Amino acid sequence: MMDNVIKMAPSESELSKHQQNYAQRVHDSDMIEGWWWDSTEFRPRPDQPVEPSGPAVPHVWNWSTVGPLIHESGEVVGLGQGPGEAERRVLVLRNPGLSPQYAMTNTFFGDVQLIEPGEVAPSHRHTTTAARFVFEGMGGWTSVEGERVDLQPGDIVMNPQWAWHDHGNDGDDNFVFFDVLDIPLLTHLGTAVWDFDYVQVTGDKANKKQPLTRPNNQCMSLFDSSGIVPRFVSSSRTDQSPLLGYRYTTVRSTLDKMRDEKGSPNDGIIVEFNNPESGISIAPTMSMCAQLLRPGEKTLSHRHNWSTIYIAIDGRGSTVVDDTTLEWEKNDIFVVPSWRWHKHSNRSNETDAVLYSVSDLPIIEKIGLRREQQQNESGDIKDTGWTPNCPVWE
Ligand code: 1HN
Repeated sequence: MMDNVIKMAPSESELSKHQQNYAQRVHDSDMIEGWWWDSTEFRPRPDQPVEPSGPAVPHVWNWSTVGPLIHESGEVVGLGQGPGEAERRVLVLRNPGLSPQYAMTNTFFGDVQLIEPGEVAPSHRHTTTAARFVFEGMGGWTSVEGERVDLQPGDIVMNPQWAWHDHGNDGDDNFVFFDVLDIPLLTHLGTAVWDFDYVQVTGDKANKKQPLTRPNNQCMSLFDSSGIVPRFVSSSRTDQSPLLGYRYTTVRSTLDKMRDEKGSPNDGIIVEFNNPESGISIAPTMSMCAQLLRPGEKTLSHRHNWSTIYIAIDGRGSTVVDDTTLEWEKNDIFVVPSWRWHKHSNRSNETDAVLYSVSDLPIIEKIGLRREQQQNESGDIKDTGWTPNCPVWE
């Protein structure tokens, strides 16, 4: 953005002596002229786009590349807080349009993480929210604030804001999962903070693993019956979902129950993971969905001003984002930046395709600026306009 603003000034030789002298004094005073020097007619400035825009690009990270590299990371770096060790052994996914930032979208960071058999990633906490998607490993677990959630491929686990958490692997095979965190957003807001000092909880420098204070997987027995919630427990934190984990088997059977419905023209059979107590998004900054694309299903294009990270969980398909076609299959990760036309297709005529996705929609809704456009079969466009939060189609 800053580069664009600076380009608004032409080369110095095109300016009069007075203009040059004036511009210099403005720059020396920590300001920049907010006009085009060479303007002959009205033209929006680069910092005033007439369409939503940004530098993030559509991109896919294929598991055929990521998988071998993350497994190999165990040979090059240990897990822990000592020499040659990392607190978290992660490969950070960088959107080529946002590099060198550690960012997949304007608002979200993502990484793939490895925990080898017997390892524990030490407890810490942060103000950022994390959503985690399990790719591999039968013995992986995450503990959050004294409750352990056991994880298998396709499962999801949430990490609410400022909750102590550690991850471990009691299995015989590598535990590999994908993390999404709202780091770029919170960093921009000046409110991303980490706490690595778990000694204050255990009182023991050598013990970075959380003592468990609740039965393993308890949140799922309490809260994963859709619309039926216990009245004998109350959550201490009403802004965070009490349900930390989701089993892939539950997600699949939910999608299967709906498979004969028409579904969404843009997303097939799509479901959102909500806070079971409040019914709102799973986290203040994140909306998470699962979608089933039935064999051969092709969706219609739409675009909206929230950005989405997708994780392919089953099957194979392609997503066309403006002029770019992203081909995906199991464990591939891809990004659809905000305000890009996109449509999905299941490339198989026999098998289902399932995508998980995480978006920053709740943030956009909170500021009252949700906007979406949909294209129908004949190419006509339906638009919500800039009304405060759709769906109010114009
Ligand atoms: C984090 O807490 C985890 O807990 C993984 O597994 C990656 C990247 C940046 C900041 C915090 C984790 C992270 C992270």
